[in-house]
Amino acid sequence: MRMDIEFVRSRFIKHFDGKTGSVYASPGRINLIGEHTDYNGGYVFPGAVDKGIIAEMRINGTPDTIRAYSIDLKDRLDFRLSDQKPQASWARYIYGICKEMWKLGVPVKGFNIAFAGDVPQGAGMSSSAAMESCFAFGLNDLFGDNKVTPWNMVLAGQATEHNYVGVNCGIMDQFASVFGKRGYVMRLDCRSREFEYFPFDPKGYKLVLLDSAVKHELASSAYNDRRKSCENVVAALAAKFPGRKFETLRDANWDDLAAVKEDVSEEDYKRAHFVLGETDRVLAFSDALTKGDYEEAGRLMYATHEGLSKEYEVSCEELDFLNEIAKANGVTGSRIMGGGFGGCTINLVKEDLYAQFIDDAKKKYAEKYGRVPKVYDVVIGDGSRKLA
Ligand code: GAF
Repeated sequence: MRMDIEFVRSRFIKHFDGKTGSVYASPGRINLIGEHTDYNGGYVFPGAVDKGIIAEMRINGTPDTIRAYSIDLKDRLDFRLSDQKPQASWARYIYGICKEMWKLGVPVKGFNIAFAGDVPQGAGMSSSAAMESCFAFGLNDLFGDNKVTPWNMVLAGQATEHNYVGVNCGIMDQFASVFGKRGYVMRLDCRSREFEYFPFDPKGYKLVLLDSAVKHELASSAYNDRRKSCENVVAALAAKFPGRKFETLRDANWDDLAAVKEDVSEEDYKRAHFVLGETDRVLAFSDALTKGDYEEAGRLMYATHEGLSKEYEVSCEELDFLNEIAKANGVTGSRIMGGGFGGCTINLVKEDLYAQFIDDAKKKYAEKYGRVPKVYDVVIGDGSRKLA
C-alpha cells in the first residue's frame, strides 16, 4: 500500500486524545474474470491490490461510543451503537461492521478510529470492501482475541453491505480483501468456498486499469435488479424440476436453462445466459493461465465484456468505447471490471504496446468525453493485516 501509516497516525493523535492506537490495513481488489458470478454460486478470479484503507483504532473506555474521523473527507462524527445507524454513509460501514461482528460474538465497546484510503472511489475496485475488512480486522483484534475466522470476517463485511448499505452483493470483494496475497490471484468457487492461489506474473505483459470516471447514480438498485433476475430464473428452475435442488444458477446447466426459456422473461433469460457463460469462461481462463496462454485468456476477457455489455447490460457508452480502443490497439484482453455501470476496464496488454495504447486511449477518450481517463497499473498486494 502506498499510503503512509505515519500520516494516519498523525491525524489520529491530533483528532483524539494524543495517544496512539493499533493500525490495520486492508486492500481493494481487481478481478481477472468471473463477474456477477459470486452471488450465483459461480467462480471468480480476484486479487488484492496495493491500494487500500489504513485505520488506527483504540479502545476509549466508553460502553458504546464510537468517535470516528474520516481523514479523506475531513469529517468527524461521534455515534453510539445503541442509537440508530448514522446518516453519514461512510460512518455506516463502521456502525454496520460493529453490529455484524457483535453477532459473531465479539463484545464491541466504545473506540476511537481515524482512517484514510487510496482506493479510487467508484472505480469498481471495492473501496467499501476494503473498509469493511479493515474495520472487521481491527475489531477482531481489539475486542475479539482474534477468534473470528477470516471467512467469518468476509461474511460480516458482506452482511454490512446487505443490512446497512443496501447492496445485495456477493462475497468476492470482501474475500479478496481478507485473503489476498502479494503476487497471487485467487480462483474462488463461491458455492463451496474452496479457493486456490495462482502466481500471477505474465512475462511480457502488463495489467492496467483505465478509469472511465463514470459514477452511475442508480448503480446499487440496478445491481440488486440483476441479482433479482437471477433469482427469478432459479425459482423457475425449481418449479420445473421439483425433484432437484436449485439454490443458485450454479446448479443449472445449459439444458436446464433452455428448458425454462419460455417460463421466464426475455430479460431474465438473457441475464442467466450470461451467468452460465461466465462460469464456463472462468474455468477456461484458469486452464489458459496454467498453460501460460495469455492470448486465450485475453480472448475470454473480450467475450466477458461483450456479455456484460449486451446480455447483462451493466456497461455504459464510455466503457464500451474504452474497450473498442483496446481492440483497435491490439490489446490482448480488455473488459469492464467489477459490478459495472461505470468504473474501470481491466486490460491485459503486451509491454511493447503499453505506451501506445495508453496514449491513444487518453487522447481519444478526451476528444470524445472531455476528460482524460485515469490509469492505474495493477500491482497485486497483500490482504488484511495489522501494521502496528
Ligand atoms: C460488486 C459486488 F460487490 C461483488 O459481490 C460482485 O458481484 C461484483 O460487483 C460483480 O462481479 O463488486
